[in-house]
Amino acid sequence: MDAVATLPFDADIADFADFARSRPSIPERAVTKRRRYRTIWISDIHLGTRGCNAHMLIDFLDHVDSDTLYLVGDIIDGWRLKKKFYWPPAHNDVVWRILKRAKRGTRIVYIPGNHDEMFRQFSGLHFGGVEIRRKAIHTTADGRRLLVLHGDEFDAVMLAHRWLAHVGDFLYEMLMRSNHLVNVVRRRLNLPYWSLSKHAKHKVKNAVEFIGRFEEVVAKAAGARGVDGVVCGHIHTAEFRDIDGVEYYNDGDWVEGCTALVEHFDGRMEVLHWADEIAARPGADVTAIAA
Ligand SMILES: [Mn+2]
Repeated sequence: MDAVATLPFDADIADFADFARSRPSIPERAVTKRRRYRTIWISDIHLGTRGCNAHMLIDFLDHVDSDTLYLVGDIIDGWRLKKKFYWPPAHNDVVWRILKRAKRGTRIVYIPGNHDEMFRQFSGLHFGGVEIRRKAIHTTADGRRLLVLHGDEFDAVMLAHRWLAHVGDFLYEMLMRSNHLVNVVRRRLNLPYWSLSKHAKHKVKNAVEFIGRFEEVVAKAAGARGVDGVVCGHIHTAEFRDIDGVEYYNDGDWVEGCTALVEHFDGRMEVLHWADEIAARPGADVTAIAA
């Protein structure tokens, strides 16, 4: 049976501040010993769906900290929640941890994506210490200017026909379900977490072409706006490459890739692959966490 908790904005919680003072179902670990970064970017968490790897993200949030945290869209999947309500306690715990960080002084910038576009109407406002923005300019420690946006802004350019987006969404959903099944089996066999689309994307020619084109379109648009680079999400493919002199960064997702983009205090950028980090821990049991 699925334990379904209440949404953080339900009537029994008076406001965001009260929610951040409440206790998460999975207790926080290592508040003082976290690895610190200047900036962290995460996106495509898809809270409210079965695909969301909330346990992996909770582990990530309990091991790292930053001066600034960007939530680069598709944090809550409003599309899916509207169709079918799904909100286990671990999803509440993710929201709790984000609000707790805001309370402890992390600057949090939330840039809604297409799956949480209902929050875009609040752009320019602050909620519980979280700034909601349509896009942002991030200046790195060494003075590079990076445009931060979700990335669905380019869907119209990417696809000549709108219906293709829905077909793509359906196929992706099928792929995610297979990924979930593969990992249920792998867990039973005591094998570590494995990302199907990470492998599929690099084998399927069309997917590779699509991703490559998306990256070029986004980098070109950023270059035209006179910034040094761009950080986005949306296509669930973490990447870090130079495209005609424009730095293109994608922070990936927490559905199956489980990646984050970080900026070190000297401005150096890095993509963190969290399943690999967990697997590298002494005595790690990655199968326990990828539930
Ligand atoms: Mn998206």
